[in-house]
Amino acid sequence: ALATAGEASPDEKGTWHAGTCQGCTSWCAKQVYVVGDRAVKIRGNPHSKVCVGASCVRAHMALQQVYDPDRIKTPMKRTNPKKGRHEDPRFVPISWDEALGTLADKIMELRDNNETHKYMLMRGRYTYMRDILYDRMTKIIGSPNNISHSAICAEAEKFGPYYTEGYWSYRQYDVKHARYVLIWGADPLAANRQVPFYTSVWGDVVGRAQVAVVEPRLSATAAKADEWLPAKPGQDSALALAIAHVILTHGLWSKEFVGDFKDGTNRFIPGQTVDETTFDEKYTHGVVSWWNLEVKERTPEWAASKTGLPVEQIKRVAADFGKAAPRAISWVGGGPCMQVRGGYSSMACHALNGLVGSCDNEGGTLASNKEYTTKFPKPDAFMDEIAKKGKKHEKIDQRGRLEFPALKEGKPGSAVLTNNAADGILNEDPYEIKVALGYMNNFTFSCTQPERWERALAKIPFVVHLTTNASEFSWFSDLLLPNTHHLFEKYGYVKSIANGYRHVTLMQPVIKRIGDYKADETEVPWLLAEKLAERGFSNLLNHYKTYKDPETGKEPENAMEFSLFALKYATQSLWDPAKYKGGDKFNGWEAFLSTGVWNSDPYPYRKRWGKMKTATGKFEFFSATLKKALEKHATNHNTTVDAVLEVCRYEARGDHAFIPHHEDPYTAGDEAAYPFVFVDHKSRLNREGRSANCTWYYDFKDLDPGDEAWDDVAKLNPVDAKKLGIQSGDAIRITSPTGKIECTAKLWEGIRPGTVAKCYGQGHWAYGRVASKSFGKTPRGGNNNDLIPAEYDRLSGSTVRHAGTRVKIERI
Ligand code: MGD
Ligand code: SF4
Repeated sequence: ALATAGEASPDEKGTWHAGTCQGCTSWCAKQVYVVGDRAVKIRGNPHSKVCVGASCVRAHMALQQVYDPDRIKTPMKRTNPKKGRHEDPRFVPISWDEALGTLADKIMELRDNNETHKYMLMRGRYTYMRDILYDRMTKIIGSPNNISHSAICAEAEKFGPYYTEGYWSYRQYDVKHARYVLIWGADPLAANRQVPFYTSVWGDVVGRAQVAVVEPRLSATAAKADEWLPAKPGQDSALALAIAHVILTHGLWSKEFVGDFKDGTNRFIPGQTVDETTFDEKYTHGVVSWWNLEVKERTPEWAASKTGLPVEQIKRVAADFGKAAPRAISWVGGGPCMQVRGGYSSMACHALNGLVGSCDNEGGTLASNKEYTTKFPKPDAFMDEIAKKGKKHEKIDQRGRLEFPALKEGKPGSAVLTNNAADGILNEDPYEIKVALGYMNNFTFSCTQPERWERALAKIPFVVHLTTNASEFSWFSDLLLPNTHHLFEKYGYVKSIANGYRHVTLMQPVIKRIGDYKADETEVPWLLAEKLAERGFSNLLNHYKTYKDPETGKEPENAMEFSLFALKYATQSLWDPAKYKGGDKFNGWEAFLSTGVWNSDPYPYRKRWGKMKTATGKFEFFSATLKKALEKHATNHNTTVDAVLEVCRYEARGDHAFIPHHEDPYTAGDEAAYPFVFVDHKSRLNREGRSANCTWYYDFKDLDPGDEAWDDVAKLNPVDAKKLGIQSGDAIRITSPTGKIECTAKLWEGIRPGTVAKCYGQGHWAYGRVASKSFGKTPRGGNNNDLIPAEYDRLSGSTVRHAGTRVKIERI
């Protein structure tokens, strides 16, 4: 319940309340210690089987976020009509009534003019209450333009699992039973999901299993691994294919999962074609075609020439990985996938799980457990003719065009192209955007080539930002709406997986709101719906009124009631014994709210074998699923798959389009002018883009291997630095074909020569007094995104961050 007590006395005892952290996509169950009306400490919720009561370091920074003195505390409106980086918006405080009244007027104007498609909603981080604002509100107003941030997060890493095993989501890794963990461009001890769980068991993991990490930078996980494979950026698929080559030629594949030659004789001989009829395949599809088309040539020697790794290391890792089958995990992170040709790397790295039979198996890579939340009521009956017509327009991110197949879950044009929406807006292609709402997002900083977003937002006549801090997105907004902090101040729920379980974990208000904050996904849409109803358009409010309290049947009458009823509605099957379907059992809402987390039943190993959601029902080394999707896209555009691939910058032609295969990276910048490949990475302390105004972020920045406290360093190998005459501590300028930044040089052996690594997160010129050197004027450090061109893995729609650009470095 919302604490209402006054100031706490020094010896006053507090109480623990359940909550959820969204510092990253781990979405961990937490408990918050509240004294009086203040949150003072955070710990892992011991009831979660996903987080096992553990916490990561950055969870604690949520306290600095919620009590950040730079949070905006009241709605504000812009008084300077000119928009630009050097135009002070001159915000002045206004009431919620005026703010939402103005927004409602703008929406009514669109409705009156039959141009509701010119309304746009941009979503950054979210809870599963999202559909209230993101989906239902956008549809009932009448726009197709709900644009999520998913494509700047990690979509390409889902591409491989989907087009092999029919699973479009993050995986969980059964590390407690694994004997080999091979990690590609992911850093589970720092950033790559369920950090509390993996850090808490990693001591055992490294004792029992071998751990190998493939990436050009010595990450936190690589520093603790048995093998570090500092491959050249963009060559992961070469290594993965060589590992497959060794597994097949050495007879190490899983006979139980993949099958075997009918007579038991291994015909996978380097360079030799195999007759498909000699192999009896079981739960997989196309292993022999894959060998014939690609793997037979992909020797460790060939991979050594591509990756720059020693042949012996490739052979050793491949053989040890194969010998650990089926308890061998190939863990695919964003590194190899968020690249122009990353969809195929994602497939190549993930295919190893099929080869060793670790897919859906003990000690392997697992999908999500079942959970039983309920979707919010359908909006259809509340969409009038204007809304239906408006929604039919093409989306502003241009997904589905010839050059943007965006093949989420097998459907052309179904994945978001977050970053391309800026170009859609700028070029008014397919049309102009007139009213835009962004929440918990900061695309003017977090998207590559963010300067395009500055111009795009400046072009939109009316932009609203629902935010805690006045960030770079706010700078171009007309209205700022102060938002609740997710962990302490609002109702919501999220789901996540690890340790063989799935949990559903709750957010609830547990402290007094210091400012006049409202919750983005529930209270704000309700209040706006009231304003729209006052102006004669009541469909949205009428829709929200159908979210009744499942206990009493009562309709919500105000914003707070709506938040609570919507949450109870969505989670009823978890807490209402009469609706019980599985997992933890509660005897009612209050019991669920105070525990804060529901755990699923344990993972049912091997249940998906033979029943995968692919075109063949099997794990596909020859992806019949991708073939179908690509052919559909080609047919939609009256062309061939080869032509699609050419436009989309892939090298594959013919059947190669449908198998995990190698392509050389597509990198901007010519090597002579830009000698280094830029390596972008995450911090152990990044709460996505939201740590920037926390002093602890800078105090403890040296937790990231190679980084320095209170500085923003680019890490150069001493061999390269010597050639440039650069020393640690020198101020440097890094220039790419699309931008330049200034930061500090750091000589560090944990980076592959020929590459330069820099952590994402600094370089803010707004956000708050700590984040920038001078708010609105001078950034602290440099934003990596200023260097990285806006490119895409067009098959998945993902933004490119890795192996995407070359840079040059100068001392200044
Ligand atoms: P953030 O940058 O986290 O979000 O990028 P975005 O989705 O754009 O910006 C958060 C915004 O929300 C800020 O404006 C802040 O003021 C506001 N805010 C903070 N807390 C709250 C809150 O509790 N409620 C509300 N309503 N607002 C809040 C994130 C994206 O960035 C992601 S998910 C990833 S994985 C990418 N990471 C990444 C990277 O590793 N490297 C590079 N170069 N770029 C990256 N961009 C991506
Ligand atoms: Fe979990 Fe991420 Fe929060 Fe850490 S920051 S507690 S890993 S959600």
